[in-house]
Amino acid sequence: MSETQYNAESIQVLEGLEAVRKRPGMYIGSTGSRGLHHLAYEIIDNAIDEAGVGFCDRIEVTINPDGSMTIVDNGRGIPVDIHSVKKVSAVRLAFETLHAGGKFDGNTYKTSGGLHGVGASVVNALSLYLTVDIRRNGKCYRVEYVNGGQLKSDLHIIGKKVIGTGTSVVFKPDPLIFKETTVFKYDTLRSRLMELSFLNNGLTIILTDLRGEIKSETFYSKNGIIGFIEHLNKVSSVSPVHKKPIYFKGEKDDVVVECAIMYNDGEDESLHSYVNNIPTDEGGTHESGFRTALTKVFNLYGRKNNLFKKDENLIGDDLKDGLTCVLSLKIKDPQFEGQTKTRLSNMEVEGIVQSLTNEGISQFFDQNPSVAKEVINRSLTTCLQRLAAKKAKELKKKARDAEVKALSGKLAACSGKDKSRNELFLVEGDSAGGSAKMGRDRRFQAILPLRGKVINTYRAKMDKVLENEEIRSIITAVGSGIGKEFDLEKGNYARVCIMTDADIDGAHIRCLLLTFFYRYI
Ligand code: TSJ
Repeated sequence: MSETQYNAESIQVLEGLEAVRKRPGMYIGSTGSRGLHHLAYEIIDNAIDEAGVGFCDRIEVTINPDGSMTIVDNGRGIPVDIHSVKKVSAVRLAFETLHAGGKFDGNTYKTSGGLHGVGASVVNALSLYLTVDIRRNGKCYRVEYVNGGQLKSDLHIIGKKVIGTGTSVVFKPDPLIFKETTVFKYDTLRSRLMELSFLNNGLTIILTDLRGEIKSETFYSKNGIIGFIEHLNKVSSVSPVHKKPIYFKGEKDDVVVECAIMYNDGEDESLHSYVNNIPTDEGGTHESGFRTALTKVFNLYGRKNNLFKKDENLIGDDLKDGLTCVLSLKIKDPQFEGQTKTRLSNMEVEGIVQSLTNEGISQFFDQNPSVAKEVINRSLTTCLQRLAAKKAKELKKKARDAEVKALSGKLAACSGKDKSRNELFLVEGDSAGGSAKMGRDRRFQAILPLRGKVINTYRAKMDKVLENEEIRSIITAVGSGIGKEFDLEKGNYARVCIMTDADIDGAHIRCLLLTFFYRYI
């Protein structure tokens, strides 16, 4: 290999990584704290992928005293053989070449989406230093970079007669890029690593912080996402309505679906969906397929096993109350859309998830009829509450309609719609009411004749007052509501005029009306 060839190639590589340093936001979203943590996730994702294909069951993440990070796995070790065309080792290609999917908005490489999967080279480009150690073939290899991916030492052997295999990466984010902060947050890493341990059954992840007082935690879930559900249960204030979580796992057309469900007595829904370990906060086709199937199975099973009292039909909303669910998908070519690129848009996924959920839950219900009964009863309670609320609303509307209709027989409304001008005349007796109707200006004067005496509202209880038909007519006609619900804006008139006969009875009625307005309006 001639010296010139080698240099030409390394210049080309540097040009590629230079693009990342020029526009880091394009590759990692931001250069703030979020972007900083993306570097860690990017490296960790590679180890998770090795675990995903079954070659690794342990990942160590360590924040070092100098603020750098070390990530170690016990996988096969990144291949070190020389690429036949490029004449450079596979590990160097991984850390020096921008992947096609390295663009923030471009198509994704490997099974990731959003900002993930931009490649280890992006981390290299944005690091003050980065060292890769590979244990493989009984040897330990090392390659080192400084100042955003400049080769410090090419791949060389640093150990022989080495036991075991694995990859280790140390990197320190470049403060020239991350001007805001280069400090990794323990709690941010902790929650993501815990999540990853739940999503990857049998994988042990150890997080250690060597800055200041040493902290270390091990995350491991023997039951995968069932452990996730149990964890969510533990940190919540509500009680589960069944002991055993609903669980199923299935595969169809290269789509793997895993799901765990638990119902509690609370009203909130907490659905956590993931595609290739990436949270899909905005939902998508997998969530809609899941919901459709869940509703269908609940109705089908409930009806077949006589769990419904009448012919109730559960709708999607009935199944949301008290639902805790983790839905995890592994798919080949995920497409993400939405404001934060966290909505799955692969159309084919909807039907696949629907049919796998259908099968999975039906089978679970057949094998666990007591759980089926408990969760369907839970949703049935929500359904009956919904129906009762709907009925109450209908009754209320019906009563209001009847009132307005009854009033329309008595009230001579005005034709003008200008509320600031309209006047309502409360007139004593039908005959005086008739005269008033003839004498009025119908454009803005409305007449409500009152029959007999209204109730004395000075001391009467509210329910008694509201039983009085004349009072109800006045309330409906005025339209502003009464008591606490009084709202001047809702009133239909600018003025209410009391027009009674000039005798003792008239004075009494006038007094009763004024008392009512004083007390209620
Ligand atoms: F550990 C780590 F997180 F720092 C890290 C691990 C970082 C990076 C960038 C990569 C890895 C990594 C890669 N762990 N394991 C692997 N595995 C491979 O790259 C690998 C190993 C063997 C074979 C093979 O076909 O024999 C293929 C691949 C891709």
